Amino acid sequence: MRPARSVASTLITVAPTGAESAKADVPALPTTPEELVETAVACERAGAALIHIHVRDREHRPTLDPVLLKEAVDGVREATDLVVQLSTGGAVTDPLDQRLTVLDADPDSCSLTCGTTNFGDGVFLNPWGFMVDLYRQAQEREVVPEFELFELGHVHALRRLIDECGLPYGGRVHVDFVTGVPGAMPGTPQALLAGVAMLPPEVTSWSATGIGRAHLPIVAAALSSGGHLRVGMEDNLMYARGRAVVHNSELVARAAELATLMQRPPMSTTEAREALAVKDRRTR
Ligand code: KMH
Ligand code: ZN
Repeated sequence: MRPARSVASTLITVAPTGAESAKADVPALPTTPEELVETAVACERAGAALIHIHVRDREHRPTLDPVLLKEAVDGVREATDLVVQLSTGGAVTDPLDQRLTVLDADPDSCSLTCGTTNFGDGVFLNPWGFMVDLYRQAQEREVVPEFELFELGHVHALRRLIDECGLPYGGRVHVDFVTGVPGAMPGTPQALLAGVAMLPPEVTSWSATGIGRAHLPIVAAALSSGGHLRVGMEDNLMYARGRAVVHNSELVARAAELATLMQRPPMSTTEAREALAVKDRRTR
């Protein structure tokens, strides 16, 4: 990793929906195609440069339906310049073979979790063979993976993946620490910085998110340590104590403000595309 002082701006990723919260419980969650596109536009305006997408069906349930995935990718791509990243993690109940088909929707980027992890009461399965298959398919299709690290052991698995499969399409290695999932790496600056210290030298950028109440401490720790930020209702439904998030864009706007105060203003979408070396699939 390059030293923290060389990081002049902040990549802000928004993860607006996730697979865990129910629309009935959280009406502000963007679950329809129209809500997703509206959210993407508002979050780009607020300072986001990358969107991490989980798709819902017409009943607001998590889905990997290829038609709905393609509709989401095309809709966001037509309306914004955001880097479009599809989740390959889906929901903990999604079968591995179906999770591989996400790449058929031709995203700019895809998540790639570097190992199995506890996930609340469930288990988020990412066996080695699945990781290798997903990585090789992403390389072939020129899709840039974002390596999701829920555990310190995942950092070591990333080392093994790069050794066995080489660098991603574009040659940049961007990772995201997902901290504070119950049963996985805690959402503390100490755990985050232990992970950062273990990153292989091939890593060119890292971001972090803290689930729930870990959100703000992890934002502060990442900003002060040269990291980038992921925010959004996939990870955090509360804006402040006793005050729910009403729109993803307010989480992005607060992250942008904090980043600017820290003299590391939000990256533009153009800068993010260069930093991650994504292939330009825009048609407009
Ligand atoms: N929903 C979680 C089981 C990813 O998007 O790749 C997995 C997840 C990670 O959210
Ligand atoms: Zn996700």
